[in-house]
Amino acid sequence: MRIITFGTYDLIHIGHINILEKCKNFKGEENTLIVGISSDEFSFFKKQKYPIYSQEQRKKILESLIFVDSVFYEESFEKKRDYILENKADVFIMGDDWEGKFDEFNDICKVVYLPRTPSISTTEIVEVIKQK
Ligand code: C2G
Repeated sequence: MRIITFGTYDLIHIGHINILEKCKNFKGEENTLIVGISSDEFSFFKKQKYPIYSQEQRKKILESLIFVDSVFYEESFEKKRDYILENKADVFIMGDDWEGKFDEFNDICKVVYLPRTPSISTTEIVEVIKQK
C-alpha cells in the first residue's frame, strides 16, 4: 500500500521514529511511505515560530531513514487533498493528537490515527535543554 503522513519533524526524536515505523509496517506489509514535511513558512503559520532545523535539514534527515521512501514539502492545509491524490495514497496516517481532524479525506483514502508515543515532544526537548 501507499501510505502518506505529514509533520514538522523538528529535532527528530523517538516519537517521530515510532510513528514512521508504524506507517511503514502498517497492517504487517512493507508499504511505500511518503512524508509531507511542513515547510518553514507552513510551520510558522501552524505554531507562530520557526523550527530549529531548516526545512532542507529536516527533509534530508527524513530521507535518510530506512522507513521513509520519499519526502516533499507541505505548504498548506488546503493542498492536503491534492497531495493525497498526486501521491496516489491508499492510507493517510497521523498520530492521535490529530484524531478526527482529517476525516474529510475518507472519500479518497483510508484515514487512520495511531497512538502517540507518550511523554516526548520537540517542545519538551527544547524546554529540558533550556533548563540545563
Ligand atoms: N508524534 C507521535 N508521538 C510523539 C510526537 C509526535 O506519534 N510523542 C507524531 C505526531 O502525531 C505526527 C508526527 O509524529 O503524526 C509528526 O509530529 P510533528 O512533527 O509534531 O508534526 P505536526 O507539527 O503535528 O504537523 O498537517 C499536519 C501537520 O503538518 C502535522
